[in-house]
Amino acid sequence: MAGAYLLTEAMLAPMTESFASGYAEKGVIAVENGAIAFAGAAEKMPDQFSSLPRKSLDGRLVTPGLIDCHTHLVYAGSRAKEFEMRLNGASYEEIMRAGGGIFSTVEATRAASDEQLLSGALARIDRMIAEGVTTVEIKSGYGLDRDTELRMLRTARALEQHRPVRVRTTFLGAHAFPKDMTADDYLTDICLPTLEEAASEGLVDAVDGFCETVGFSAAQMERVFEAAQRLDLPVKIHAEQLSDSGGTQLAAKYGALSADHLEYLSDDGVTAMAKADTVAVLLPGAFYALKETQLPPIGKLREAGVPMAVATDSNPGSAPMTSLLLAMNMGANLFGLTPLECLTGVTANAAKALGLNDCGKLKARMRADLAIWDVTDPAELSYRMGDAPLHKRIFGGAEC
Ligand code: DI6
Ligand code: FE
Repeated sequence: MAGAYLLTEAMLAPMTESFASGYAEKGVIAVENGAIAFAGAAEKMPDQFSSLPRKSLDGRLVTPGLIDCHTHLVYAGSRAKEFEMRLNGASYEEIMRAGGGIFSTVEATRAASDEQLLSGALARIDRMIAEGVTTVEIKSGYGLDRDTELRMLRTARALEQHRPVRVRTTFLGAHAFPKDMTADDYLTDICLPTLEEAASEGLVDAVDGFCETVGFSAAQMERVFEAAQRLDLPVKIHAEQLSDSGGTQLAAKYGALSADHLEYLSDDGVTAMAKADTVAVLLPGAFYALKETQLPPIGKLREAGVPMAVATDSNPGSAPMTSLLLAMNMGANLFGLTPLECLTGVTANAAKALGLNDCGKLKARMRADLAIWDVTDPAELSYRMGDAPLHKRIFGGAEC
């Protein structure tokens, strides 16, 4: 399939505003020049497309290509030892305070060559592609020095040259600060100058930070957001993951694209997100891996109309996973999201969390990034465990 063509006999999950009317069966998608020219019921298709070559999908489900809107895919090293420590009762914070956690990955990432960083990331992104992912957000944050932060971002961008996938890069220099510095000195001397340099190299799509007792305070995060604003870059935040540190309200004040994790989000945080139209990115894999018991306030987010996305948080410590489908399953089983909310969370709302308006929905003028599934019921995407019923993936109109 290439050029202009029609996919017919498809069950469509358009994920558009009018989607409430349900999945269109006997749907058709017209693809032209790498974009969707029409998606909808066969009888509504304009005549101009009827002469295009056709391929029947025999009733298969078509969704937008999946979007993993929060990952730390570029890193080196393993944290399996810490997993064993946590199984024996040590907490994530204790391990980090003792110099492990993020710091152990920083050490391994600094020591890795560019080739090693790339090959590790390729292996992980291949598993995502095999599950129908077409866009991945990737954060820096395991360098905490100029060179390694820049190398992480360049490696993330280079993935697009090696695989048919779209990458959005997020600068997460404010992930942790080196043991021999204060947080403020790290921001002044290393993090913020590196952000400026990365932005001038065109390596940054958004700016993120870890607002937490073991990370940066809200006041310190504000310094990062002010710098992002000066560079005209949108912001995101890791907030209220381990405690209520008030990062979400601050991020909302800066019009954040998303606030992520949110287990300890307060009512004021929910209200601030609704007002700013900030997406709640839910990361049930990290919740599961850390054996967290505090649930994010899903009911309140839903009631307030805060858009919810679901992502893997793929990283070597708190979410050693690459399966977005498994994150959907956990979103439903652990967080009480409906299967439709899970699917919206990895398509339309994930695009919104990245500030993208050309993907995540099946409608005219969107990129033709599609996932075709061997399922008869869309809920199967959330219901199956460790199983990827992908039939084919289409990226920019091409099957791959
Ligand atoms: N929260 C997370 O879940 C990841 N980063 C963060 O700020 C975990 C990073 C790690 O443990 O390596
Ligand atoms: Fe994260």
